[in-house]
Amino acid sequence: MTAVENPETPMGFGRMHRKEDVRFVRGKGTYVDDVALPGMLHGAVLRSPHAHARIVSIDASAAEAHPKVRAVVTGATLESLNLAWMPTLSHDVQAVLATDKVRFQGQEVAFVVAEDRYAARDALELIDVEYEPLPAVIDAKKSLADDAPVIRDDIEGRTGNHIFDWETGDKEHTDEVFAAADVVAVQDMLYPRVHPAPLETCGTVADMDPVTGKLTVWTTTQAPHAHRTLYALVAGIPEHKIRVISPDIGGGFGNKVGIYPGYVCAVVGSILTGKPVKWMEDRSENLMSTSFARDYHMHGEIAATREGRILAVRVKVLADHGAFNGTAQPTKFPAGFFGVFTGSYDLMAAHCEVTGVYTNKAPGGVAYACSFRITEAVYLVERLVDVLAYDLGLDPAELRMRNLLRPEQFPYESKTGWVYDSGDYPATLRAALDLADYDELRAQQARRRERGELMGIGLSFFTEAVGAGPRKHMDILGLGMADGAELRVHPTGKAVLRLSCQSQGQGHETTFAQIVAEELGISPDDIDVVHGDTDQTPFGLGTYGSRSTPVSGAATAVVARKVRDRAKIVASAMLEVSEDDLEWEKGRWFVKGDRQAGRDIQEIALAAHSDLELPEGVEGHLDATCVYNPPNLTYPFGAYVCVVDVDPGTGQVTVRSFFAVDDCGVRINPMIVEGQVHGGLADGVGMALMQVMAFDEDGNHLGGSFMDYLLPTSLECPSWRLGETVTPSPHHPIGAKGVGESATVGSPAAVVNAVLDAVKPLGVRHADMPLAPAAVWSAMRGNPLRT
Ligand code: PCD
Repeated sequence: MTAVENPETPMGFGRMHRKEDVRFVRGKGTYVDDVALPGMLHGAVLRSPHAHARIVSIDASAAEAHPKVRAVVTGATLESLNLAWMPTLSHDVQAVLATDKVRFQGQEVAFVVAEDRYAARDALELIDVEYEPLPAVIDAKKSLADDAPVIRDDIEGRTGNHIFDWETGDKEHTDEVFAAADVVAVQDMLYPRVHPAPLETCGTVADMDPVTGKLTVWTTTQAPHAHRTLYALVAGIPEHKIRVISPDIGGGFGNKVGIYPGYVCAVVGSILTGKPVKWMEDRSENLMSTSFARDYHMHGEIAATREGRILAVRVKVLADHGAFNGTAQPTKFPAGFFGVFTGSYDLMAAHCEVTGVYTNKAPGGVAYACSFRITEAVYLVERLVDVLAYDLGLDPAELRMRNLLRPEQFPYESKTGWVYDSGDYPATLRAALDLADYDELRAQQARRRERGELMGIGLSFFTEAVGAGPRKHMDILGLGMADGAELRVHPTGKAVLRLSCQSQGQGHETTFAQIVAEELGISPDDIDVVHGDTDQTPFGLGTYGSRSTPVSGAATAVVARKVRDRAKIVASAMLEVSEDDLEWEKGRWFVKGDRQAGRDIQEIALAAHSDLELPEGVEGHLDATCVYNPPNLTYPFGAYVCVVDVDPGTGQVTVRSFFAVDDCGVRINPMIVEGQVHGGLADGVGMALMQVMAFDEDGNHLGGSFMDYLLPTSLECPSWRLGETVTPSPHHPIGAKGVGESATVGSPAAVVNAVLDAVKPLGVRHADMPLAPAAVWSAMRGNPLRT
């Protein structure tokens, strides 16, 4: 069916409709909640109403007596299985079901397994939990006070809420540069706690076969192989007896990287009852208890000459990690890739210190559409540059242009040790300014200001570091970050590509087929991409931090080239010439100097399975495998210009237009890349203008539904205007860089800078996100809101 849907299927890179959309637009996708197994039972989680409380007792007898209830699991049940606590992605532990205390509102306390979803939920109300409420720590800034209640008294010897201190850069040199600088601009800013809020919430169907001992888990995960290994390590089930299937996923955005207590409870429920158990959380559960993002309280300083040459950046961050340290990032990087806070500029020095603390909030700290804290880093430096422009009275575009890294500086090692692979930043900024007609916008702004209108133009320039990562630098829980790919070419020349990474909606079934097509000249319509099933795919660490293209994409190109090399041997046998006499053109090997004498890849595939006599030691078939260990990250970048109008009476912001020029190296499918950018720009408008996970003093979550936690819609988004530049990655086999998160990373700063540019005539230098009308209105009156 797909073949006829794509009449103009390119033989490789190029625009092409997404193969997977044939099932999605017809409602034929299979999500975890679509899985229905014979005899399946349903689970529901009882959650804590308190942010911090001691559990005095749990009485589940009434729930157990409910006629449709098959099991009630509590912390005590799990303790007997040694499963009450599970490891987090940051070498901490997290309660699966609370035993001693609850530490955030919405924490998992008990799990009911019943014959249907409704009975399971009804039975939750029959569980009697006696709590002794404790004072809650909600403000990260107060968490380190001597008299702050200790949240993690489960950890022996712990007397406070401090988790870690981490620093990067050269403190001494940075301090020297600051001391000698003409100007220093200082700004405190908050990147508020936000949530990835994928449309599909999280869930699991667990099926432990009591006869074979094989556990099959259908689950909303971005990293099926990593989940399988963790289940094996934690539950002691042999790894080959676990199959993790991540079917169609309705958006991940980092929310589906980790393992949630509900997943573990579904597995335990299946083991206890001998039946498959489904658990699907609802929207409020997703917003209140699953991985949040950001929550960085940042103090930034930027040093420069009077003429606007940026010299150094110095930062202090207080990172609110919630009740369990569950942030997701490679082991050596407790603050993720925040080290790229030096941005896209040619600095003399940089230094940063990050302190992580516990609070009575949900754990997580995922890189929501962000390669491990790069969103925070980009926001910080791009706000600082604008604050500096404000102080110096310089145009923010001009100030950036003067300080961007120059093309001849690549590969460029930043002052915090990151090696940016390639870029032509001035060209990209110039392209964005041209696309936006920047000078004309400024002229228009001047005219409007005379009329009392508040029009703002905001810029951002970002560099990301995506594609984690080289094994020598990066692992998660001891697992290296290489990815596998396997390519089989059937006798008729149709192919199957098996990948360790996982698609959550970004179109891998199309783009990865396009990579093989580009390398082998087999149509993408003739290539199936298999992913999301540990029994069918090679090991790899999954999809996040825009790593699929940089790592699995490279693995795919390499494995296709291996197939091409095998095809060459077979072709030389077919054509009875030496391999050295053969030349490749997309789809066929031919004899040098004689284009007619050649064999196409389909003919070669058939011959590889035939009785053709092959040279000594050649096994036949074209199939190949590859494990790709990336030599470096890839560094996509971009320049964004946002135009807003602020209502002088209400502070309401309207995003009038948005111009985005992205450079992600070679584009596999420009249509998909543009879709990725559109999504990320909408994310940016959401975070900049309307989103925050707010709590009251007692730790009550104030954003547990989409009535309170707002998602941007087409009404809040302009019609995006996109441009592109292409600077290939020198170390990636096809020159591609990741792009899935670029726009989420780059856009919030552009929107915020635009709003602050609009209210600049009123003397406003900074205001914190989200710039909802009340925040803008207060800032306009000289009393910025403090979150
Ligand atoms: N591409 C192309 N070209 C280039 C690059 C790229 O074409 N140069 C494409 C590919 O192939 C794919 C896409 O595009 O399809 C993307 O990619 P990347 O960048 O590589 O990325 P990935 O890995 O694949 O993915 C991931 C991402 C992330 S990370 C996120 S957040 C988000 C994004 O992705 N998510 C999502 N996007 C998206 N989309 C959708 N639809 N959904 C979702 O969910 Mo994280 O860390 O997780 O937070």
